[in-house]
Amino acid sequence: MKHLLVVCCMLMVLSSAQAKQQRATVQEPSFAQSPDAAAFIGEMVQRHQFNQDELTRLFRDVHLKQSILNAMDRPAEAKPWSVYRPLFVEPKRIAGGVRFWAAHADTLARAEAQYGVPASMIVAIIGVETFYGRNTGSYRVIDALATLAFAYPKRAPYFRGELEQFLLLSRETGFDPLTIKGSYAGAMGISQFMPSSYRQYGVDFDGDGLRDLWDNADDAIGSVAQYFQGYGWKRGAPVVAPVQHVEEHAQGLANRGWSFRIPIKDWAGVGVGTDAQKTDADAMLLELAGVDGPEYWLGYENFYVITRYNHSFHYAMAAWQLSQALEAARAAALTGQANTTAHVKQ
Ligand SMILES: [Ca+2]
Repeated sequence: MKHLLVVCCMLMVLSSAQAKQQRATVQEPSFAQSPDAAAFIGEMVQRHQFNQDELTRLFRDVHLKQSILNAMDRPAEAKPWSVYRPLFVEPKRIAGGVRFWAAHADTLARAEAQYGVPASMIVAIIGVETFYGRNTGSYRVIDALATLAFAYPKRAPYFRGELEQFLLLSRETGFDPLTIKGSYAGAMGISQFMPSSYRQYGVDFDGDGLRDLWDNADDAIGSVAQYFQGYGWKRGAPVVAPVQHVEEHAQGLANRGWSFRIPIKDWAGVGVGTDAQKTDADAMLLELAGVDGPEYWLGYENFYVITRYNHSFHYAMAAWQLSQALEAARAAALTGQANTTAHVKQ
């Protein structure tokens, strides 16, 4: 009886292991046999003189990840503003940001001076993206990009382009493309740059000869600042203005995107009241689902620039508000420090 039990248990363990293996094979096939991958490899050979056999071998180890396809269809940004905001504008992320700012104050000041992007904005982006470098993603970037390039038709051309950029980046920097980790969408490192952004806006900001956005906070800081500058961030210009009231007929003008913008001085004429200075600066109307109902804001061009990092208005507003919370918290911390020093001196 005892033996029978052991045999039964062994069989169960075996069949469960087999089932697991089968599931893995069924759910995560490699791209070795994929005609799309083969066509892509052909393009890489023709366009960029990659070695066909090497790329074919590489793609035998690249896998379709169902979990990535699932994640694409439920992004955090789809949550209502009232739920999304407290995920990012919250005490732990503010405290972490104050520490990150203090640890990299000189680099941040240098980036602000050179690119015109406030230190608080750079810290906030890194805070929202990876909690200051702590969560940089656990998917293999090549699995993510190939899965989205070859099995996510909605955005296949974009991700195919990023896969191309990733292989070029691997060749330029000499890293093994199979070892690089990132988000489920293939964003990499402390600043979560897509490969094309890495190649275009990555900066060696500490001058050690490498553009390292994985382990080097200085490089990440410079790169975020250059990215913002590249997309048109205007030094010292406003980002958002609160709206005091919106007439009912004007509500439909919200959330139409940056192409639907008018000078801030003209918004009053269409029923949108703001205390902001009446200038010629363009702004778009934003509506967010706040805790107490709809919230309205006017977003200037600098707000639009934040959406170049992530197209969601929720993302951009959370990053902006985190930057403001960080400025206040850092000022309070510095005042506290000054008081403590004064106290010690006495
Ligand atoms: Ca560097």
